[in-house]
Amino acid sequence: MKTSSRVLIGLSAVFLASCSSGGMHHEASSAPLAQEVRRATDRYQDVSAATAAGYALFLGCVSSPTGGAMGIHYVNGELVGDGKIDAARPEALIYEPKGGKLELVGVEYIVIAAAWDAANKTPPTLMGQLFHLNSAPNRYGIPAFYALHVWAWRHNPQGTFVDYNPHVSCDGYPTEAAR
Ligand SMILES: [Cu+2]
Repeated sequence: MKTSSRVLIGLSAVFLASCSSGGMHHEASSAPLAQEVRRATDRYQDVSAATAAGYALFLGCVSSPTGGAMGIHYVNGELVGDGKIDAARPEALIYEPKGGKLELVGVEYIVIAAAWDAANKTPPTLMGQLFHLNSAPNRYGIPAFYALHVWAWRHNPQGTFVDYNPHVSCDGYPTEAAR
């Protein structure tokens, strides 16, 4: 293969990676944590790989009361319960239901606040990004928890680490298969 066509293929791969979502010509976030998330979760593009690795569907599709959505969380209960945060092992993988399929759009790091606070003096951060506290009771029915979303696979015009993404929708849920 000629070098020029290799370069072309490489370039189109980059283009597809940054533009495949919603047909928007937005760059995927270049924040270091977003890059780390892409490295760590590329293998979970297909949700069956996530379920094989211990992630399971948690409740329903989550929309914001004011606009945008999170999507569907596949949560690893073991990671949520370990009281720790590891950039390479997010507690939740987030998918958008679209056209009868699930598309990986981001992750959420989650740690139960009581477990974290028992071992740490300050709230959690990951590569400089501060988690925020979700108090209890909450609509997820879980104890107070610290969380950080990372929109590594779907551009969020409001910010890579914002809870809700206006470019994610729950309209496609449940998928045909789940009905
Ligand atoms: Cu979430």
